[in-house]
Amino acid sequence: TQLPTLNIEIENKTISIPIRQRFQTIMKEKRSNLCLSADLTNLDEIIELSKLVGSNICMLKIHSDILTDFSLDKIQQLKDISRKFNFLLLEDRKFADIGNTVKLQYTKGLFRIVEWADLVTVHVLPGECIVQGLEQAAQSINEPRGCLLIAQMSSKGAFTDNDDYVKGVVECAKKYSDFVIGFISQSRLTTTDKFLHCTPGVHLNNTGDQLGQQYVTPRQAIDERGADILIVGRAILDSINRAKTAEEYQQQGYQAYEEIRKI
Ligand code: S5P
Repeated sequence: TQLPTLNIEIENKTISIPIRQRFQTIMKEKRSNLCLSADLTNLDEIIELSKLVGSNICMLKIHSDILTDFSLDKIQQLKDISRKFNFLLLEDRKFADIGNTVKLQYTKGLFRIVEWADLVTVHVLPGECIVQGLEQAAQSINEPRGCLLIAQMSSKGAFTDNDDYVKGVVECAKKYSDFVIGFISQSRLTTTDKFLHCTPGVHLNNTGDQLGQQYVTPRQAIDERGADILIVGRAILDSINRAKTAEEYQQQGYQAYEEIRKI
């Protein structure tokens, strides 16, 4: 099945860009492999923050279910900003149910995620039916949609630390590679550049938090953990100057990415 693509008008000619290609173009054009994890509970604040750091990031990740002021109007504003500053919106929903249920969770309820999130995160615990359900639901929307499979987690003692499980996730990605554009991972899982490896647990000053999070530096994430994209939350959010810190992570991250991946 062919997924819908984003139609962009350029000099009166309409071209279609699949989401994987769009992501790679954004990274190159903006010289950024930084995804800001905007784990704030107020969408108005996220909207303001996204304007402040919009030019430094290739993706903004949110958890819509922690927002106290979610509305479809406000999320549309965030979507407009993402188009203006040219970054993708990732809803870190971590879907983990049977195909039929995730289809409903993706399209219905308060959040109607499929209408605004370019990408979503997905656990493959239920088997490949979860990806089938989401991919089917995405076809109701006339814009490109994709997902990142959670292959490995950054938290201490994660049960994803199991070779057979990770192999299964990679097989699933290969089978549904129109819709699956990459992984949430802690190591390089494939030799091809087809799948983007997105790595959380990145901080320059801390090694962890009180609840099992484990951090490495941007360079370590790319060199030792095989990251293409760095997912950075509190290192930026808790800093005194968020804009300046985001710029630092962008610069350090992209420099290491160019050197190590030789792009
Ligand atoms: O393995 C994971 C997967 C994810 S998506 N470990 C993670 O930390 N995350 C998410 O990345 C987590 O839900 C949070 O939103 C972000 C990391 O935030 P930080 O403040 O620790 O950088």
